Amino acid sequence: MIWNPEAETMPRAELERLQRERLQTLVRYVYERVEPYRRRMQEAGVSPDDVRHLQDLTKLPFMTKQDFRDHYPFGLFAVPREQVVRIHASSGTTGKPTVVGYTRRDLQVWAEVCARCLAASGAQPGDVFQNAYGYGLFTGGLGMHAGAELMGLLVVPASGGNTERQVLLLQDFGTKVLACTPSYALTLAEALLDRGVQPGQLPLRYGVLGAEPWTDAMRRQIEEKLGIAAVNIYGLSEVIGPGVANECVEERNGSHVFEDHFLVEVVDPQTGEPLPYGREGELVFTTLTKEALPVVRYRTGDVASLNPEPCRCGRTFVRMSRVLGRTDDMLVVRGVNVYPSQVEAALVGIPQLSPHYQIVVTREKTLDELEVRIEVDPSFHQEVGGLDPAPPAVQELQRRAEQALYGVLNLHARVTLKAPGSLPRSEGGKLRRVVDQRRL
Ligand code: DLL
Repeated sequence: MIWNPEAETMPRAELERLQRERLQTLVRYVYERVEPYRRRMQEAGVSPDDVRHLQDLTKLPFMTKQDFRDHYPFGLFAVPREQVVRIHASSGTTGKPTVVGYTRRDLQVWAEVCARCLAASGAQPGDVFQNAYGYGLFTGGLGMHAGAELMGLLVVPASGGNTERQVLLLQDFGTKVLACTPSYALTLAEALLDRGVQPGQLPLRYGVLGAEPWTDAMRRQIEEKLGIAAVNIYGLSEVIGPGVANECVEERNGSHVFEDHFLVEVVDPQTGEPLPYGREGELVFTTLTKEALPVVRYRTGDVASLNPEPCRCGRTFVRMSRVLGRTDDMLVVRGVNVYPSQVEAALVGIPQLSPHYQIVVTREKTLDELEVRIEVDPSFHQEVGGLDPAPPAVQELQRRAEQALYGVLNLHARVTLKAPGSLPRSEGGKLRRVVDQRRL
């Protein structure tokens, strides 16, 4: 179902008129209230009056994560501290967390866009919804919680982790819609299979999965093992949290960006130049309705492309592709750019391999070494009777995997095959797949 048909199926011309009006209001608002951003605009020689058309957006300076660091914790807020009724924070890989704030109206907008996500993912009012995103400073838990309540789902606020209990809740409460990270969905799928619960045996039907990168190969695995439709949800704290974009269950082919609240652009990560529809580049968002912490041209670091084709579901909002990589998690190994998603793409065609992998980069003496550790599929493992010592079939599999990686990366990576269950699993939150030991 479509939660807000009036907004979500608005004709493009009408949508663009609304966006233009909101953008003009926003730029003035930010200019008047957020000192660091006003200074940036003055330095760039633009004033709010220069924004007359949507295209004028590109005259405006960017914001980045560095702005959040420089004005930690509350320096980018556009309202007096007393009007902020909620704080969230995302832990970066280094240093202080990124802090975001919401007014009461911001929380209403957030619930609205999260309700849209749930509806787009297949949820219907009355469904049992198990929310296994972490509650707390992370935006996932409380964000989805409010959206689900607004929609009239029965919310099971499970939070992340405690797999044993999640499985019990899934079985006993008749959960129909599950929300968690895709890596945790795999953990739960395996836990159910271990207990002899076959896919489709439970009432579970839909997964609202996101907060970390995943691939279509992983989607197939999750759908098969859980017997569900797995739908991608995208968002980031700086923009609002979950609820920026969501796939529709009808097509599951790109996430509709809720463009009445968030303007989206794709830019060249090097030059910052806007790129046309279809081209891959860095996603940039401008919030059109946020009060406490509006952002203007916020550079996400997420690499994706946009697709304006009409969609079968009836939504008129543009669709963003999967996040193909991050401008900052790109590994440069011996001068070659390597994205974790490429590694996954290279290996999915090999049925004897599982979706559990880890990328390790080391530097012995001067040369970077790339190692990909990957678990073999449990049935293959059983068939060959273990990996140590490696029987010929295992050696052959390793060679095939190395060739496949060379084909995609143009770089030799050593493949280490691992027994099922030996690599780290998601314990409820985001899974870190890359270990870069060169930084140690
Ligand atoms: O992860 C918000 C969220 C919660 C989204 C629950 C979806 C579901 P942060 O912790 O600030 O916010 O992390 C944001 O996570 O810039 C992306 O790099 C990554 N990310 C989020 N969703 C996806 C996705 C939440 N569907 C950062 N695919 C973003 C790939 C994603 N990456």
